[in-house]
Formats: sequence, structure tokens, C-alpha cells
Amino acid sequence: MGLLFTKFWSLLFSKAEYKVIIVGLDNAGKTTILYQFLMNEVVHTSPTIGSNVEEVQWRNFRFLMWDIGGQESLRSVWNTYYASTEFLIVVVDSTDRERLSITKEELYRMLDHEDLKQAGVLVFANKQDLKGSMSSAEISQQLNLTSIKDHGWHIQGCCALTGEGLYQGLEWIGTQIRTRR
Ligand code: G3D
Ligand code: MG
Repeated sequence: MGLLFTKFWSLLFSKAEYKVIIVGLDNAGKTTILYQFLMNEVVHTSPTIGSNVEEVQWRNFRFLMWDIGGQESLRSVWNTYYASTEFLIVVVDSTDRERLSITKEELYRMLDHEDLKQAGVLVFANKQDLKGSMSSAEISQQLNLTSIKDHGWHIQGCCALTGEGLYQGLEWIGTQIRTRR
């Protein structure tokens, strides 16, 4: 009984909080995603200077989610947020074909970083509602995600304005946490 209870308790409340950082180029939809998770509604965003941080409760998980400004001048300080990060959410504007190669460069730079060695990677192919957006499969191919062998990764199409797809992304994170226990 004692053991079973301990197991049950640990499944419910095992770890206080998981640190998640949300990165991506400016205008990708990071802040919109964070506030969808927080209150299921669209907020009017303005370009993030520095970062926003919020605690997001989902099922029996608590996440500390950092939304980090994506303008070029801010990308050089992304690494100051990396310590103890368990999940990296990379947000892509699926209509922004021109800058996908920049996201790719930043992604591989992050994957190489010592502080992110243990981090799982969730890519949100955002703005799927817009005409001409690239599909998740196309983005996955362009980012060469199948070459990533040393991190768990997943790509999920979404629309941050309606919230569609966002919780499927969290489902993946939940599965990763359960398998790590
Ligand atoms: P950022 O934090 O990554 O810089 P924001 O991006 O969350 O500030 O979003 C940038 C703009 O994209 C915002 O528009 C926001 O409403 C819009 N956006 C975010 N997600 C989606 C989506 O899924 N579909 C569509 N159509 N637009 C989206 P504004 O006009 O406020 O600049
Ligand atoms: Mg922002």
C-alpha cells in the first residue's frame, strides 16, 4: 500500500515545476502562444523587449514558461535563459519562408549549447490559418529535424490565435515527462 501510494503521489505531484523557454524569430507568435496557455484568450501583443515569464498550470504539470524576445539584437542573449531548461519551444511563422534558414541556424546553435543538452524540443509551426503557410512536414524537412538524434523532438502545426494545436504540443511534453520518470 505504502509503495503504491508513494508511486501515485509521485505521479501526481512529483516535480514542482518544469522550465520551458519559448524562442523563435520576432513576429513568430511566441507571446500569443504564452498567453493562450495562460488564459485561453488572445491578447494584443507588442514586440517583446527582453522577456515575459508566466507560470502555466496544465493537468498535473506546472510549467515556468519564458517567452524571450526574438529580434536580432536580443538573440545574442538567449543563452542567458538556458540554465535548467527542460523544454525548448521553437515557434516558427509558417508563412515566413525567407527567414526559416535563420531559425534553422539558431535551432542548431541552441542544440549544441551545453545548458540545453537535456532539453526536449517542441517546434510549433504557427499561423497554419494563413493562406500559403508551409505545412509542418515542409518545415520539418527544411529544418532537417530527422537529423536530430541527441534530443527528443516533435513538430506540431498550430494557430496561436484560436489555440488550435497548442495543447497537442503540450501533450507531447507531458508524454516526455512521463517517460523520463
Ligand atoms: P512574437 O512574440 O513571436 O514576436 P507575437 O509574436 O505573439 O507578438 O505575434 C506577432 C503577430 O502575429 C501578432 O499580430 C499576432 O496576433 C500574430 N499571430 C500570432 N499567431 C498567429 C496565428 O496563428 N495566426 C495569425 N494569423 N496571426 C498570428 P499583430 O498584428 O498584433 O502584430
Ligand atoms: Mg513577443
